[in-house]
Amino acid sequence: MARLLLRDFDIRKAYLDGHAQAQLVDMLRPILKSAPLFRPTTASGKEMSVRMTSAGSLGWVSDKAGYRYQDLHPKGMSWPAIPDPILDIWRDLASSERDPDCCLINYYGEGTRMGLHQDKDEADFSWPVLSVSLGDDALFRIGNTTRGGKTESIWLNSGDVVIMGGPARLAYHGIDRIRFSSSRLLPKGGRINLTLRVAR
Ligand code: MD6
Ligand code: FE
Repeated sequence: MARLLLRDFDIRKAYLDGHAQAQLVDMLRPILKSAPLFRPTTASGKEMSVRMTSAGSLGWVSDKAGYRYQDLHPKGMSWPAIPDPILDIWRDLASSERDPDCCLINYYGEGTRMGLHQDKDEADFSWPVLSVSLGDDALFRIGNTTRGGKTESIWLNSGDVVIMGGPARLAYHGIDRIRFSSSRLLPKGGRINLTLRVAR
């Protein structure tokens, strides 16, 4: 496992081996059954290209009313619990003091992207956000804590974990594109990104 620092983003290449990646995908199947992926709209009314759902006591949602964490899926059901093997990644790399209350699950199909954004809907920015990449390669772009300026990009591969804490916590970041079908982890291709957060 190689460790890389890019603008204070702490990147653990190949943190999960192939077996651990496949195990996580298996644990996500029942979650996606009970809390189906939905396509959020931004506050300005545009549909996002990624589809999302959550696990944990809180889930992140977005619609015309804005971005927020809430305790129910848009269809009204509770969010499923975060599986232990996912919590173990957080406990190992982020904190053994407190577990995250949200695991946001993003699915990137062919041609999807995620514009540059800050993660700032959480109550306390002293907690890091931790992200896990599964499936197809993704070009991750890192910017600054304000809009604009120079950016740097790095390819994230299946099994990589990124910890965004400290000075990086409020940095702009996004996914320019994925290399569809570059991985065989997900039978139908695409990429799953898990982000673990302390929301409240
Ligand atoms: C992604 N990730 O990797 C998008 N956010 O698909 C994020 O937006 C992200 O990787 C907060 C912290 C780490 C991340
Ligand atoms: Fe983010």
